[in-house]
Amino acid sequence: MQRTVSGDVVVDCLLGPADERSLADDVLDGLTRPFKELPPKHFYDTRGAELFDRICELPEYYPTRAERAILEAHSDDIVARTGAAELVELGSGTAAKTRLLLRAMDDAGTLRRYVPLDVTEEMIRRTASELVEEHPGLVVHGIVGDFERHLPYVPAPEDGPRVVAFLGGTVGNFPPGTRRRLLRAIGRLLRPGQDWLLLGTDLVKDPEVLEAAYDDGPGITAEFNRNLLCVVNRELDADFDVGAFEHVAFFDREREWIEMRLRACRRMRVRVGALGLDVEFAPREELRTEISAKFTPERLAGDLTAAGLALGDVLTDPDGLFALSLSTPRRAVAAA
Ligand code: SAH
Ligand code: AVI
Repeated sequence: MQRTVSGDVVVDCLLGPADERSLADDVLDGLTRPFKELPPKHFYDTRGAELFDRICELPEYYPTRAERAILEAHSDDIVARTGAAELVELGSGTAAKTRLLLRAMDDAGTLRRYVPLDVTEEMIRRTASELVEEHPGLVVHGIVGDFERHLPYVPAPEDGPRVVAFLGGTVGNFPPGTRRRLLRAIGRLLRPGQDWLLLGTDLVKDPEVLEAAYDDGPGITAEFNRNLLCVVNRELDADFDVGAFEHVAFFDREREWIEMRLRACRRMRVRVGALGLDVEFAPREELRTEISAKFTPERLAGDLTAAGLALGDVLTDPDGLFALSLSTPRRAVAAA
């Protein structure tokens, strides 16, 4: 781990050469399967993060607006209910919506420390320096890491209640078993009777609305999806013909999740130089790049219960598109 300290900002960097390995392992495993697949965490290089920001501004992509509306209406209540002194945020990105919570904590006089964790170092550093400017006295302890592996590096809680925020519906980017294991690991950051999980989940709705959100008119989501191949080309010396892959997004009505795929327009052989690997694509063969699970109240309660958490308040936007929930550990969570 590499630590840098500057004034009220501490940044721990847990990603290094071993993490190029993590992409290499995922590519080796995912592209040699009968049904090809890559995990979505590799979307977020600098360009991917910029494209995600543009997605959030699209009229079709309602989750960001809906979650923001909930935070605008309820941040004060959330702070009053939890007494939050410390905010830990997983997959913090630009922390755009988080600022509403930090402002409410500051107004309530409870704000002490913000701990953002994200794979994108640039965003952690930029956000940290902006926030200490905006909130004199705030300590930001950023972690450049992978929340699937690095939760044990989140610093021990200080005095006062901790809220762990997992916003944007990112928890839906994991299949059910992994999602529950991740929630259980998050639960270990929480002290029973004191700390809270604030979880953003997108809700099941009209498939047309859902599919439009992941297949927008200007094609920004398509560009975001194809950018994954640019990441593999750059990081692993691969030769994907990126333009020869078509963006596919559909709502799987049985599993109630959006699936994003990339479809090969023709037969292709792709060389992944760093792995000495050749990958064959048949014409129209698809590579799954993301799932984005949508929630019912039952799915939300089931996942949280399975993770050892008790669901408390559930807040929604006026159109009932998105939910923000508060939950607490039911008991000391045993090691998985
Ligand atoms: N929370 C923000 C950003 C959501 S986009 C919002 O609600 O708008 C998802 C974010 O999670 C990105 O910033 C991405 O870099 C980060 N991310 C994805 N997988 C991750 C992982 N395994 N570990 C840490 N961060 C991850
Ligand atoms: C980060 N995550 C919650 C987004 C989602 O909606 O699943 C990522 C995304 N993929 C396409 N558009 C946005």
